[in-house]
Amino acid sequence: MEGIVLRSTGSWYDVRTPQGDSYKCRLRGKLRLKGFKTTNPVAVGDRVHFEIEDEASKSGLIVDIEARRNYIIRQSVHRTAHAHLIACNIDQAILIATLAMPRTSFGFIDRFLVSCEAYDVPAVIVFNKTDILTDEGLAYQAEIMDMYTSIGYRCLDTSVTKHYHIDEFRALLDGKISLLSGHSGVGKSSLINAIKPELNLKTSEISHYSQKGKHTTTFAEMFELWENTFIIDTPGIKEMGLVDISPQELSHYFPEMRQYLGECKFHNCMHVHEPGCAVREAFERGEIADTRYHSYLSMLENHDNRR
Ligand SMILES: Nc1nc2c(ncn2[C@@H]2O[C@H](COP(=O)(O)OP(=O)(O)OP(=O)(O)O)[C@@H](O)[C@H]2O)c(=O)[nH]1
Ligand SMILES: [Mg+2]
Ligand SMILES: [Zn+2]
Repeated sequence: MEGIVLRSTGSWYDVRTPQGDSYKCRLRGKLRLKGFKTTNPVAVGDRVHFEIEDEASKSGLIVDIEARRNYIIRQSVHRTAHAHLIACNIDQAILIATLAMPRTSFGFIDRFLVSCEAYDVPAVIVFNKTDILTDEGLAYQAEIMDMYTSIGYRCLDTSVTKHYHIDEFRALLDGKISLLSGHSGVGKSSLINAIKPELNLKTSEISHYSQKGKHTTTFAEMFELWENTFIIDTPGIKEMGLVDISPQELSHYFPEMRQYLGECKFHNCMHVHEPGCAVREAFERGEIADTRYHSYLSMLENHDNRR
């Protein structure tokens, strides 16, 4: 039998067949993944082969995992040896960001985008909760969206409360497998409910005191929205750990820097304060946004601190 993993809760996996049947599967003990070390060998989105153990109780045993087209891993921020596989075989990763309640920082957005570049997964940014912004806040958000759009990232502003741009959000998902990510409380589950109320996903108000979410969603789960269209809801994340990106390759994951990379005076330029650095010059001319260049420097620095 073949199927796709919709949910993984520790030792059990919910696998759905192309015919629409669901089986609760365990993993055959011998099954090990070649190549990389993760705390979980199988994740949401994995295509697996399984044997039916008991048809009456719809239980099965996963015997093989198909090669992954791509995957998103969360590296522990503390840089332990373990990485957690969040999802596999996805068409796009959508970052749900909010300028307030809770606030998503540029650093967080940029780390997310760099990770997506490294995994070769197209990234989209959705700015939710536009209803709580002042006119000033909206103008600021429009500037940020323009900046990200100009470097090639699709952006959308939404409000679940005001049902604003929900149809556009639906169109963004059509025909794809999309992963939703972002801080706790930004409205990931609420957005999914807005386009498919029957799912009735659990949501909860953010804490008044800390202005942070309460980690309502506790494990990643994939839902079929309509034919050929799937969405993965995930638990809120605090930090986006960067996986195995060397300082030398970091600039390649900033699309707006790529065009300058061959023009630096030194071929091993890190674009910090080397003379004749084309990236730094572009930044000084205003062709690279301040926030983006600062995110770049901060990622470089964090990398050094971890050694
Ligand atoms: N004002 C406003 N509130 C919203 C909007 N979208 C969601 N919320 C509220 O934000 C709170 C958090 O929403 P959730 O959908 O639970 O957030 P989440 O991203 O799924 O959070 P975790 O599951 O903890 O990661 C809820 O009280 C929602 O009603 C919006 O567009 N505007
Ligand atoms: Mg949620
Ligand atoms: Zn340079």
